[in-house]
Amino acid sequence: MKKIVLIGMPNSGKSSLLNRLTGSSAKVGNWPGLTVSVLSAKLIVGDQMAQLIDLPGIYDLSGFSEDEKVVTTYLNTQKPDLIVFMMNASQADRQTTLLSQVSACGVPVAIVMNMADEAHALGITIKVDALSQKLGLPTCLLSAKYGQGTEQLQKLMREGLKSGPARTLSPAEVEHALKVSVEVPAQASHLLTERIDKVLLHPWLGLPIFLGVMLLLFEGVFSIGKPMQDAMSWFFTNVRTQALEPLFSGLPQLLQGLLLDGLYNGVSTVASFVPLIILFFLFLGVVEDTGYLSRAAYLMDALMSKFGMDGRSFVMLLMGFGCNVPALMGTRVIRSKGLRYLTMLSIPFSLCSARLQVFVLFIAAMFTTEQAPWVLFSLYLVSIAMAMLTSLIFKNKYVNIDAFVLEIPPYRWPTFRQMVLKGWQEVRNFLLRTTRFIMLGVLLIWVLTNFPQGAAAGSSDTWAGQLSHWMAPLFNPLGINEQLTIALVFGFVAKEVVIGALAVIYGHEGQALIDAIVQNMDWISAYSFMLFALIYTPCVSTIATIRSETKSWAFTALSVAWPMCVAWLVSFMFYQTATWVHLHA
Ligand SMILES: Nc1nc2c(ncn2[C@@H]2O[C@H](COP(=O)(O)OP(=O)(O)OP(=O)(O)O)[C@@H](O)[C@H]2O)c(=O)[nH]1
Ligand SMILES: [Mg+2]
Repeated sequence: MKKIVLIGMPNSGKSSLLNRLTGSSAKVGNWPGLTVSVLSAKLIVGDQMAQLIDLPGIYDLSGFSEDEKVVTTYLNTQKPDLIVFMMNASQADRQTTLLSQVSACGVPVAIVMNMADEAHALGITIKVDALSQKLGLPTCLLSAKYGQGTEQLQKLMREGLKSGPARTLSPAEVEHALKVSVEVPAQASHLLTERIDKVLLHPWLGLPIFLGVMLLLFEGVFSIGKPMQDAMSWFFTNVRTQALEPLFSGLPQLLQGLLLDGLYNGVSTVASFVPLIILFFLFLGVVEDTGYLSRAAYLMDALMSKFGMDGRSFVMLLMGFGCNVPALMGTRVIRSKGLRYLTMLSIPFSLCSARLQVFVLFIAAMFTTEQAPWVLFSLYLVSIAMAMLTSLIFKNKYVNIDAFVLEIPPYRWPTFRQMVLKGWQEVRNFLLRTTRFIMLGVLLIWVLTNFPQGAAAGSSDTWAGQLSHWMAPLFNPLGINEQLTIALVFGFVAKEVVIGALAVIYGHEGQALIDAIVQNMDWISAYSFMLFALIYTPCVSTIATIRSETKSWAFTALSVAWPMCVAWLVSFMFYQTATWVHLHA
C-alpha cells in the first residue's frame, strides 16, 4: 500500500485533514503541538488504496525533542511514497526552511496551502499555478476545516504518487517562489484577534478573567450536567425495578446479587455520569479550539516559572483535567528532559473527569446547589496547588533548561463537526474503560463484600470488611470510614470504580445511594475523602503511561508513592483542623 505522509508546522491543520479525508477522529485543537505520535488511516486515491499518515507538527527537521524525533525516525525508516507538505497559507514565509529540508528527502512532495479561508479573509492572494511552477511541485489550496479544495487535493495526491522525487530546493529558492506568487497586503493582521487579546491578555486583568472563565465552565458543567445525570440514574433505577428484577427473579439468589447488585449497580452508576463527562469535554474543547488555551499558557508562564515549570506545563495540567493519559503524552513537545519529568510528576494531580464523577456524587449528596460549584472549584484549586507544590519541591532535581517559546494562534471558531467528534470520542472512551477496568473493578468488590460464604453482605466479616478493618488505623485519622476505604483501595484501577464500588458496597444506586452516603458521614469526612481521592495514587492507565513514556521504574515508583504521602498528609491536616474548629466554634 502506498504511504502518504503529512508534514508541516504545528497547528497547520494536518490532523484536521486526516479526519476530513478518512473520517478518523484524531485530536484537533487550536494549540501547537497537539499530535505527538504517528496516526494513520486508509484512504482511496484514484484507483488504489493508500495509507494517510499524520505526524506531529515540526518547525525543523533537525530538532531533537521527542515529537520531532517521531517525525525524523519515521522519515528515515519508513520511506513514504509521497510527502504532503501542509502550509499555513496565511504565514507562508515562515515555512521556507522546513520546505527546503523536506524537498531534500528524496521523496515526491506535494504542497497544500491550507487555511485558505483565513488567508482569504486576511486579503492574501495566492497564485497557485505560479507557485507550483516556481517550486516545480504540485500545489493546491485547501481549507481542511471547512472542506473546500478536497477534490483538487485528490488530484494532487494522484499526480504526486506518480511523480519522481522532489528536486532539492534551497531556502532562497523557496523564498523567491513565495515572493512572486503570494501577495500579502501591507495590513494583514487578525484584527478581531488583536482586539480580543487586548482584553483577554491584559497584564493584570488577564488572569482573573481566565479564572472567571474556568469557574463559569464548571458552573455550566454542573448546572446543565447534574439534571442530565439525575435523569440517567432515574432511568437506570427504573430499568432495574421494572425490567431486570422480574426477569432475573428465577435465578439463584447469589447470581441475582452478582448481576444486579454487583454488575448492574456498579456499571450503571458510573454510566449515569457519561452525559456530564461529555459536556465537560465539549466545554473544554471549545476553550481549546478557540485558541484560549494557548493564551492561558502565555498568561500563566511567569507564575509557573517561579515553580520550576512553564506555560506549556500549565496547559498540560489543564488537559489533564480531561484525562491524565493524553496530557502525559502531550509532554513530548517539551524539549528539556528535566521540565518534561517535572511536568509528568505534576500531571497526575490534575482533577481528571473520572475523579469529577466521584466528586459530583459526593457534592450533590453533601452540599446545597448554591455551594456545589464553589466546592468543586475549590477542589480544582487544590488540584493545581498540589501540582505546583510538587513542582516546587522537585524543581532542583528535574531542572528546566529550555526557553519557552509558544506561538499564539489566532482565535478560531469551533465547528459543530469537531464538537460531535469530541463527544463521540468520549463515549467510546467510556465504553473501552468499562469493558477493561470498571466491570472488573466492581465485580471484584462484589466478591470481596459478599464472601466468605455465610458472612452478611457488606458486614465486617467479609473479606472487604477484614481488609478495611486492617487498614482502619491509617484512615481513621482522616475521617474516612471502612466502606470508603474499600472504595479507595479499588479506585486505583480506574477512579470511576470508586463510585461503582460505593454502589455495590451500600447496595444502592441513584438517589438511594446518595441517601446512604448522607446517612453515613458528615461534610467534613466527605471533603476529607474527596481530598484523598483527588490526590492519592494515579490510576492504572496513568501509571502505565508514565512507565512507558519514561522507561524508568524508579520515576514511576516516585510518581505513585509521592501522591500517596501527600494525600494522607493533606486529608489529615484538613480533617483534624476542620473537626477541631467545628467542636470549638
Ligand atoms: N480557519 C481554518 N482553521 C483550520 C483549518 N484547518 C485546521 N484549522 C484549525 O487549526 C487548528 C489546528 O488544527 P490541527 O488539525 O490540530 O493542526 P495540526 O497540524 O494537526 O497541529 P499539530 O498536531 O499541533 O501539529 C484547529 O483549531 C483547526 O480547527 C482551515 O483550513 N481553516
Ligand atoms: Mg495534529
